[in-house]
Amino acid sequence: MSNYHIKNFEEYFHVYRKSIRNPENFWEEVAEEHFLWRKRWDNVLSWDFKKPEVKWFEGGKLNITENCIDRHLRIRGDKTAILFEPNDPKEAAEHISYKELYKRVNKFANVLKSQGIKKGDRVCIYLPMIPELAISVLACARIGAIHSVVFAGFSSSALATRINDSSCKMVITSDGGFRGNKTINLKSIVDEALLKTPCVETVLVAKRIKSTIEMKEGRDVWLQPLLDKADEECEIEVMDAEDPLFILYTSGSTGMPKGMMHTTGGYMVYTAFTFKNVFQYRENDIFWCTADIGWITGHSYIVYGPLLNGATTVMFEGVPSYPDFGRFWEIVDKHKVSQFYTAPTAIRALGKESVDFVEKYDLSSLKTLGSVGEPINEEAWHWYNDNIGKKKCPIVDTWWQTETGGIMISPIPFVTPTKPTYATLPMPGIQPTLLDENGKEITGNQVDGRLCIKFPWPSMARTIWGNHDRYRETYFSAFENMYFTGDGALRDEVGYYRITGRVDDVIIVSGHNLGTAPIEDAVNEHPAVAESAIVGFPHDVKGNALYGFVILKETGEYRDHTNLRKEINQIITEHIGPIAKLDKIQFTVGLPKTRSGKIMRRILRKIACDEIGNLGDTSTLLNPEVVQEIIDNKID
Ligand code: 6R9
Repeated sequence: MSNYHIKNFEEYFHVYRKSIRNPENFWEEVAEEHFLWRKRWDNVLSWDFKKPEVKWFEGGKLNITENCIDRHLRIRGDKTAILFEPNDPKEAAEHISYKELYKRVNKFANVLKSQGIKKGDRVCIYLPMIPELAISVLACARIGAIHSVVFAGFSSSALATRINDSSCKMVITSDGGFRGNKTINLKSIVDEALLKTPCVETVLVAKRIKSTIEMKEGRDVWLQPLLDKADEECEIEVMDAEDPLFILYTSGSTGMPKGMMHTTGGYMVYTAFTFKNVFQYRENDIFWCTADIGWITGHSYIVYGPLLNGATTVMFEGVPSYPDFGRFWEIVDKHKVSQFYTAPTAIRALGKESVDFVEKYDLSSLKTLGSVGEPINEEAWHWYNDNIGKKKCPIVDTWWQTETGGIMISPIPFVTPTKPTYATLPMPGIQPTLLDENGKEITGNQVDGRLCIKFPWPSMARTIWGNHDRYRETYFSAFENMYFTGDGALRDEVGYYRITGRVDDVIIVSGHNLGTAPIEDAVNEHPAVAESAIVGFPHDVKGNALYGFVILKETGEYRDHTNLRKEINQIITEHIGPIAKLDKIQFTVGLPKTRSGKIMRRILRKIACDEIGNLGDTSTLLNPEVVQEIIDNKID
């Protein structure tokens, strides 16, 4: 029996037990059977969560793009690999076959080489959701360059921080991008970022919106003419299994974003395995994940996971509301999508609109629905199940993180009975556990605690780029010998997991992880602001929205609070991006603080969430009197 494709519940338990009894054997079998290795590994796994150090398939040699592309050419050369659906529904969709993808990736890889990029160099990719984004990711991987994709909704200063943190030599961008009825001038954002990034030597510019842009002599180069001249063959760079594949930034609870570094062999094995099982992908299915490739979901389940399985993966440039709220369903109908994978925030937004937008389309091609990014609430789950899946498509509520590389806890469709709001059971090889505040494992069922993972899995991030101490601190120091996820969870009477949300200072707004610290830093830049604290509160579309408590300096110039609120949000937009704007801003004379001077966000969170009956003990505060003041002036 192959371990690779689980087909029923009994088999799941069998495979799961086997994977836990001997994880090395389990992953070795998967790695052996399904991939092309230029040289077999010497050692399946070595690990030490104290250092922390984890190595999978050490000594193994491979190139992930050979597995994503070359190996499919003989049997699936003419099959569509990437199905590009443009922002404008009137523009024709583009079907890129495996053969064509091979040529385009090779050409791009040769362009990178001609511009001096070699193995180990970092390349920042700041592109809209156009084919060049997936192709440039693969081109980097083909020559062993480390890609760092930055979501094209980030501001110039967020981009600059990320470029500098991993000292990227090159930026790949475009003149701009289309999003609904807007165009975004990406190149000018890059130009501004590059005023602060001495490490960047070259900017490769793709053409999408055909706007006039500035090209800086000696630095900026148009992509297309170089591609036209480039050779269609590019030998792969043979990589070690533990060579870095990419860096992807995620927000932390303090200051700088964390550049999570993923390596080649383990990431390949795990994303391929989870793609196949969590979506029960079969040949000729059309898979669509609506995420942006700027997030881990797009890396693992638009690009790598699907292509490793020879799948057809849809890449959508636009937004769910353009030209109207039926766009997603129109695309499902048009391309006969089999698996549809999106975020709760999108489901909630579309669930608010008339079901006429859904009913106009034939959704009968759908087999499986997926959810990712944040807890899915019961109402959204049912709307999705009733209106999109017509009660016939299992919903896979997939829990995982940028750090985990692939899906960790999820039902397997047609295998695991689903339960609304529950991510249910771990993937093979994944050993979740719940701990209490003292670090004691909570055994048995019907319990809740902090979610940790006890044993390494192939696609875990190996470090935070340039800051291994922070990696240890953040993930391996809270509890001994455990990877701490930062999430809370409960385990029900049958052992199903439900993720309850972050237990740290990360707030998930519309599926985007936002650290409170960088937003507070931005707010504090305003000359009138003395101090600020940001918390999340429930929002019926975004999941959470942001509430800012702001102490002003004693200054007479800023009496007009409406303008002040606008200016503060403007600064946030410049520093982080519009997704981090505050929905509510309350000006206050003080913030509740502990005696050691830490802001008690717990209290502010309860006030913002209207849970003032249950503030807990405030007597240990340095300034308990401000609490009532804040409650009295709360913004509704
Ligand atoms: C893949 C991704 C990670 C955080 C994670 C958790 C939340 C993700 C979830 C979920 C409940 C789910 N999260 N999936 N919470 N149910 N199915 O989203 O990665 O952007 O790094 O976010 O998202 O809080 O810790 P990332």
